[in-house]
Amino acid sequence: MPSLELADFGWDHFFHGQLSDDLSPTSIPVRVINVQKSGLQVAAPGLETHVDVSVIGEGIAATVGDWLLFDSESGRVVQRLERKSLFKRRTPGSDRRIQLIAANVDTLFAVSSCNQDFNEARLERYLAIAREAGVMAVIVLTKSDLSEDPQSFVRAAATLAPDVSVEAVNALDKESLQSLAGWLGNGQTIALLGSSGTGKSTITNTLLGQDQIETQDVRTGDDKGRHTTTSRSLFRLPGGAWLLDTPGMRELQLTDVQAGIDDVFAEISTLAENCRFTNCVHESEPGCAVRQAVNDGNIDEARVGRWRKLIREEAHNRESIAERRARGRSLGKLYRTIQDEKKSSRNP
Ligand SMILES: Nc1nc2c(ncn2[C@@H]2O[C@H](COP(=O)(O)OP(=O)(O)OP(=O)(O)O)[C@@H](O)[C@H]2O)c(=O)[nH]1
Ligand SMILES: [Mg+2]
Ligand SMILES: [Zn+2]
Repeated sequence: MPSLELADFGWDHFFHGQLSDDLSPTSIPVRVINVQKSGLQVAAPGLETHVDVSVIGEGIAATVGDWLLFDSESGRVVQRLERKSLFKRRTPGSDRRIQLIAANVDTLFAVSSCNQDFNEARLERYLAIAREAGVMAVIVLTKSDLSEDPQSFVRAAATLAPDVSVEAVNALDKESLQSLAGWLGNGQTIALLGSSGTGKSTITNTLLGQDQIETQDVRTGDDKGRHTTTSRSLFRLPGGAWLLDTPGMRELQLTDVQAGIDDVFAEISTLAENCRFTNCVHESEPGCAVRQAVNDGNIDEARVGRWRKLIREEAHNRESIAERRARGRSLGKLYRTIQDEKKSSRNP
């Protein structure tokens, strides 16, 4: 990419302001465009190279979209710049690590399709992540060409968060993707998040104008066409935007997104402030303003159910395993103390 400048890679005053005055002239900013086990693929004006894990300074955890300082003399990554935004999740399974999904994203395309795969709960998850990170979110509904009534999906999606934009598209058709052009300016970074088979790679290929990424037919019955994309990569579109294709994640467990959830479910979280008890779980407590609103038909019961599920999940995930163990231990201690006290009061 010979004629590009740093700004074309998404560099701006936010990152520039982090460069120290005595920055070594051999230190250059590079952007992470792909993460592999063996290291990182980074790019900058006139440069695209693989950086082996062994030359990445200790304690520097980088994800796709990150800006790093690469010292061309020592061949080492010496610093990771502060991020404008960050998406992360708690990995499913027993290790429950925090996994970084993407950094320095300007806009999130939350992808679902105009068919039986349309999933409100999933979309609300993506929207909460975006709101928390301060990233603009657009709901992109693919396969509009296969639906008799795509507008019914658009209407449903529009109710999922205040002021969210919704676009129904045929991801195979360049003309149809024109509606997304407003978010695809030069140097902008856009991440695609959505279940497997919704068409994230198809959108990327169509916008790239070439079939660079493998896509696969989703066949009902045998799950073929699921999990076709396996890594996260940034692609530069002809118009200058950077599009991040991601694998459909089976479980996108929320963590540290309390404010994001409040924001997406604003109509419910505002109500909840009027519940009699501050620790109301909106089930059967007296004076629950949320239950009241459901009973009065003012809010959607299904949406309240999804909201409660996300709040519980988020609170659960916010604790790391270590924290949970520590809490378990101190609870154990507390119980033992109470038991001891009981015993000693019984046998003074
Ligand atoms: N007719 C039609 N087919 C689409 C549309 N979007 C995607 N498809 C098809 O849906 C299938 C799955 O699309 P992919 O782009 O591979 O889905 P993905 O979201 O990248 O899936 P993963 O990589 O597994 O996460 C492919 O056969 C696409 O051609 C659309 O808008 N209209
Ligand atoms: Mg894909
Ligand atoms: Zn309540």
